[in-house]
Amino acid sequence: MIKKLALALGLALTAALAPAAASSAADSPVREIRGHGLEACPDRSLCLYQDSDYNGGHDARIWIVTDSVDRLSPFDANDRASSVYNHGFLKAELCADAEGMGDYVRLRNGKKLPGLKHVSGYSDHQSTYVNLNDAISSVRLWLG
Ligand SMILES: [Ca+2]
Repeated sequence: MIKKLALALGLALTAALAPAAASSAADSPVREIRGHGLEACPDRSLCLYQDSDYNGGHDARIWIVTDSVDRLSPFDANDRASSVYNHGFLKAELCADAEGMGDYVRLRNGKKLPGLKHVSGYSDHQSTYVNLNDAISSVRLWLG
């Protein structure tokens, strides 16, 4: 009984020390801050703002995305963005559904959109106007 317990503890300790536990907060593809304005968006980031006009003149949620994400829901960012800024990626695609599906809009480096209700994007890969306000569910990013 004691031997079994010691073995279990040993395994638990090994698991805790394994390098697989490298998914620290610093490695997360999405982190959240509060703020407003384009200057709140760090270099090499795609910023999703909770409100239009980059949260206007008041502090609100900003999700800083630094890698492609198939689902924004684990970050409590699903269907929430109302304005966006691509600050450093060669290309970004913001998609209405998970895993890069659904209507989407493409932003080249430096491109910003103060509103997402009526933006030039793609539906079924046809160029058209799409409504992505409070709809973005996944993000695809390309480095330069
Ligand atoms: Ca959505």
